[in-house]
Amino acid sequence: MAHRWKNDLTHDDVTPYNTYLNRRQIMAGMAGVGLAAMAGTRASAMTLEPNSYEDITSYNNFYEFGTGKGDPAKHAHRLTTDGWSVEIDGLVDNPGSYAFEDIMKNMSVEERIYRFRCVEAWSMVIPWNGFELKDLLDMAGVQSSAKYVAFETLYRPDEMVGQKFRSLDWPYVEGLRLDEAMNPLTIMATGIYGKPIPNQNGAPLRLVVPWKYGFKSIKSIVKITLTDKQPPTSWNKANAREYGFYSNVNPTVDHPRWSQATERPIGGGLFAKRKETLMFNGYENEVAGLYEGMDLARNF
Ligand SMILES: Nc1nc2c(c(=O)[nH]1)N[C@H]1C(S)=C(S)[C@@H](COP(=O)(O)O)O[C@H]1N2
Ligand SMILES: [Mo]
Repeated sequence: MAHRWKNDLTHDDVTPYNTYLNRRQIMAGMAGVGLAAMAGTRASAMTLEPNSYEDITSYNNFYEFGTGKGDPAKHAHRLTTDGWSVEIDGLVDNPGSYAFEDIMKNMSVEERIYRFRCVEAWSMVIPWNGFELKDLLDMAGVQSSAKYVAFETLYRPDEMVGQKFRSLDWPYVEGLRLDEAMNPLTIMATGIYGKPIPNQNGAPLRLVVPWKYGFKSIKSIVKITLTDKQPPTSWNKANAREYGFYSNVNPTVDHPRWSQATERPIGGGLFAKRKETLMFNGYENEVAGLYEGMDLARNF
């Protein structure tokens, strides 16, 4: 399948999992002086370097397993993902139940390193493996009357222990405008660091929309519906004043309870410093055109 998308990080910025492990072992044995020297020589690359596998899989938001950042890693092992399928319906030519294995046979999976920015003002850099959502939607045959894509997470309280509480209105739902969904940056992630995506990160497949706040990236998807109406979204339903439909990363529009101008990189340890948040999370060149003429303070 043709690649419509170009990574903005060079291969030198990518740390393969094994190299990463080796380097951690080396760094753990190094004195502070060596560490500082290393940070100095690769200063720019360091800031875009992927977070550790441990950080990415232990500091999570996945309310189906609890509201604490450590809850998903603790409880998500109870989720069974075999026999997974995704129902695709609504305004499509080929509605039906798509088995996860069949989807994977038809998609070209590649690695993409994306900045990730949570609405709570923390951030990570994550090496995803995934395919473009557009390719899946093309498979389903989107009809010309479709304007939005609605997504739904699994509802299975026996395995998703957080669903026994009304922390959100289950199942978790999200939505994108069709042009956002078709953008080549928008992917369905199926892996991290070249391994199948861990349950706490949204196994077996979850959305990733890198220019939007993290909550748009809905996990463990079981249903995709093409529609002509703007779909409801979980966080907007929970608090419409604080969470809008668009949720584009925007340092100039504050959350009602905190500033969005800066972010706290996870895992920086000793060198952790707040960073300036970039418009559209740094993907402005790619996506600003989608919102031309829109007031982004009103359409937040
Ligand atoms: N189904 C579902 N998807 C979800 C969430 C959730 O609670 N349930 N949390 C969202 C939020 S708020 C964030 S920040 C990201 C976190 O993704 P990560 O844990 O892989 O970093 O997942 C998003 N997707
Ligand atoms: Mo989030």
